[in-house]
Amino acid sequence: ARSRSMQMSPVTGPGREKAEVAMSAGGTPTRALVTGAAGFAGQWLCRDLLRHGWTVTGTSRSGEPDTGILEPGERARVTWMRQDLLEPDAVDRALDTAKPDAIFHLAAVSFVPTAGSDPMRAFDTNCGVAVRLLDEVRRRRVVGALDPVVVCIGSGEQYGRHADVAMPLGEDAECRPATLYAATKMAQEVFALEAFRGDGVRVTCTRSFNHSGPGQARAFVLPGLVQRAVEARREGRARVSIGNGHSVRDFLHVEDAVRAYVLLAEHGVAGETYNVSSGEGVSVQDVAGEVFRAAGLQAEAVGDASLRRAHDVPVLIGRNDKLRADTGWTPHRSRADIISDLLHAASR
Ligand code: A2R
Repeated sequence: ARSRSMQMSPVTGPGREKAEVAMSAGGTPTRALVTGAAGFAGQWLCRDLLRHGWTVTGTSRSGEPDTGILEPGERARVTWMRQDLLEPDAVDRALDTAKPDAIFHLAAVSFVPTAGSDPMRAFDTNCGVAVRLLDEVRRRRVVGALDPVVVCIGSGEQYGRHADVAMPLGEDAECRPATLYAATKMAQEVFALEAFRGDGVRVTCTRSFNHSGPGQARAFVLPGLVQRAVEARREGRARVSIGNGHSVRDFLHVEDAVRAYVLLAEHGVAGETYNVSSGEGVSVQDVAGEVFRAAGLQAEAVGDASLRRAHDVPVLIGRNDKLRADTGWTPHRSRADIISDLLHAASR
């Protein structure tokens, strides 16, 4: 029989109740703490929260981001904390400053190969920080000082390798983490759900599939493809290298991903895990064709072994019906929008 030992959702525990962040008297949400706020998704999340009336405290190692995604006016509205969350008391200080109604925990070693090349740092950052954060929330909850909703950002990579016919994967699919990155995110989820089961901390976890948009580092699939297509167009080259053209991935616009995170804080069910995904798969080869067409480039995509990853799973597509049903989330941006936004940003 198939092992179900890593299946984390649905959980048994203190019952199925909405995490439901506290709202202000005017019905708007109040204070958010975003860890990893200066990162790619973090900045998009800060923007979304600000637009929806939240007060935002953001932490990152570098403090306020100096480039990219947030406009200066938006950056000025975030309270930035420059903090290495691996340092003792950093989590404490962040909670003391933000006094959050909701915590969006994004801080992580986010790039799969980087996590693989520094396992101890990846484990400490991707799992240890969450453990400390949840423990501190539990401590404050017990004395009635603070009871925030916590949204822990995990990864679709947690599922590992499954057959094509099993796609798209629901949250009840077995998790078979095949990389150290996926293992650290799986461990985070186990600790997070236990914080709900054991101590009633109102946690929801995500398994976020590929999400992309302006500001994402070129080491990731789509911004990398777009950048190489723009360079080929500029230099008149007719060959563009791609990684493993046969890999199939599920791409969501980062705007839709971060909207999901906010809706999970507002309407997610505590103790549950949610795929954050488009529900559609596309091969890297086909998405390269879409990029070339959108860039007006006549080019051939060529496989490039240096862009391949050792433990790449061949196909990863997630169902999103649970997220839709529990939170009312629906994606508003298409894959063509992602490509067009990335092309626009790369051509500036
Ligand atoms: O390096 P910085 O200053 O930009 O901070 C990064 C932050 N971070 C940390 N913050 C505090 N203490 C640490 N020890 C620490 N290590 C990393 O996490 C950055 O602000 C953030 C990660 O941002 P990105 O690398 O741009 O990742 P992305 O794509 O925004 O991913 C957000 C979440 C992560 O949990 C991913 O694993 C998941 O979505 O896909």
